[in-house]
Amino acid sequence: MNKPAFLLAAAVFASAAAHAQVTVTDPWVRSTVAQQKTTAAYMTITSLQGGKLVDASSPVAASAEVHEMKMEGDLMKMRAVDTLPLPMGKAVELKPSGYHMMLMGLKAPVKAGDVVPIRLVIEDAKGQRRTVDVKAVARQQ
Ligand SMILES: [Cu+2]
Repeated sequence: MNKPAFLLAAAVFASAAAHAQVTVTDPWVRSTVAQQKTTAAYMTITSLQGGKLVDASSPVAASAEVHEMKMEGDLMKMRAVDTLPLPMGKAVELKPSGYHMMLMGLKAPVKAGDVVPIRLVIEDAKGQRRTVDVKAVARQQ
């Protein structure tokens, strides 16, 4: 009896470990006013194995891009980055004034309290891609 029970436990552990490779905490989206076509999403992403965020999408927007804020002289500018590096075990923050995710081509205004689904595509060090689904709550900040 012991051996099958042990094997089952090992299998459960392996699948739990695979899912825990990437954790996303405190995802939120800035709520919008009428006619506004873009907004930003913020979250903290930690990859235990290391990897990179290579793509993102949301049903509320035509596209999602990761942007970086940078000082150029006296001006804060933002530009799109193709991938966002996720160093092993390090919490990478998408936040106002840093890296952030732009949701562009909004199909409707995002109201405070709305739950916005966002799908992240994360590539690990071996080049394997997996999707991580996030539910970001809209806040007025
Ligand atoms: Cu931006």
